[in-house]
Amino acid sequence: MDASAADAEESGPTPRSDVSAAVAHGQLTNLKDFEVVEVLSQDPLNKSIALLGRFAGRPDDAVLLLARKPFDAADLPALAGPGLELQLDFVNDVYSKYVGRPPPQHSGITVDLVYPATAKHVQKHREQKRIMVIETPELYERVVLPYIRAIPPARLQWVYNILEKKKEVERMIFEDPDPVNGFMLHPDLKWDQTSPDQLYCLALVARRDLACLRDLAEPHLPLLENVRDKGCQAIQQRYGVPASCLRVFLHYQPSYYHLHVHFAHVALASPGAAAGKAILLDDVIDCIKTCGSDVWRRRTLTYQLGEADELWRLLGAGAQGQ
Ligand code: G7M
Repeated sequence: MDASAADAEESGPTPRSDVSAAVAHGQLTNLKDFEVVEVLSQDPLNKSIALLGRFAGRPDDAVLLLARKPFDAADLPALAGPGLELQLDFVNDVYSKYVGRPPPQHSGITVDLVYPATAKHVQKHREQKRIMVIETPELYERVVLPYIRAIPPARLQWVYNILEKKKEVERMIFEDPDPVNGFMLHPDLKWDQTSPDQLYCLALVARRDLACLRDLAEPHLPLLENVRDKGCQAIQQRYGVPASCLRVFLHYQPSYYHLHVHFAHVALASPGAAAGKAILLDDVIDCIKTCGSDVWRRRTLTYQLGEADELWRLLGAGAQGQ
C-alpha cells in the first residue's frame, strides 16, 4: 500500500473515486466509511435487515442488506462499520455480493451491497404497504405494457453482463447456448450456496425478446420445457437436489423484464414464492397447452403490489385498495 492510501485508511474517508472503484472491482474489504442513514426494513423471520447508507463524504445512496440471526439495533455501529471484513463473492454492474467476517460476537452474515443505489432500489427495500391488484388484459395493454416498454435498458445491465459472460462466469452452473431455446443457470443473488435446502437458482433465457409471462405462447413451449428439464437436471447433478424438491416458477410482476425462471428448494419459505407473486412453470406450460396459445394475454391476473412500485401509481392501486 502506498503512503497516501495508508493515510486515507487511518485518517479519514477514502477518496470518492476509490470507493466507487473498489465497489465496482469487488475490492471493498470493510465498511469503515459506511454511515447508516436509515433502516429501510427488517425481517426477523428471515434474519435480515435492509439499510440505506452513504459512504463518508459521498452523495450517492447505498443499499446494504445484511442477513443473519435477528438484529439488535445497538450492534449496528460495529456491524455496518470497520469491524466487518468483506470477502468478495462477485460484482455485477452496481450489484455486488460479499461474505462478511464479523467481529467475534457475530457470526455468519451475508452482505449484499447495491451502490450507487437509485431511488427505485431504495424504495424496493423500504417497508411498504402492499395490496392485491387485479390486472385485466385491457389494463395490461393500456397501462402495463407501455410501462414495461419505457423501462430504461440499463436496468437489465446485470442480466446482459451474465449472458455475455462478463460477470458471474465462474458461478455459472449450466449453459445451453441455443439462441432460441437456450438459457444460463446461476445461483440467485439471494443464495450463498452454503446449504442445499436453501437452494435458490435463476435461469436467464438467451433470447432478448421475451419480457415476462404475458409474452409467452405456444411457440415458446420448447424453450420453457427445456429450461425446466435441463435446469432441474443441472441442479440435481451439481447440488444433489432432485426435481421433486424444487419449486420452479416465474414472477408476475417480476422486477426485471427479461424472461427468467426461479428454482427454489421447496423447503424455502421465501416471500417470492407466495401466491400473488409466483406462478409455477408447470402451470404456465399446462395453461398454454390446455387453454390456448394466447392464454397469458387473455387472462386476468391477480398479484401483490407494493406502494413504492411505479405500477401502484399507474394502476391507481391506492384507489383499488380502499
Ligand atoms: O422478481 P424477479 O422475478 O424479477 O426476480 C429477479 C431475481 O434476480 C431475484 O431473485 C434476484 O435475487 C435475482 N438477481 C437480481 N440481481 C440484480 C442479480 C444479480 O446481479 N445476479 C444474480 N445471480 N441474481 C440476481
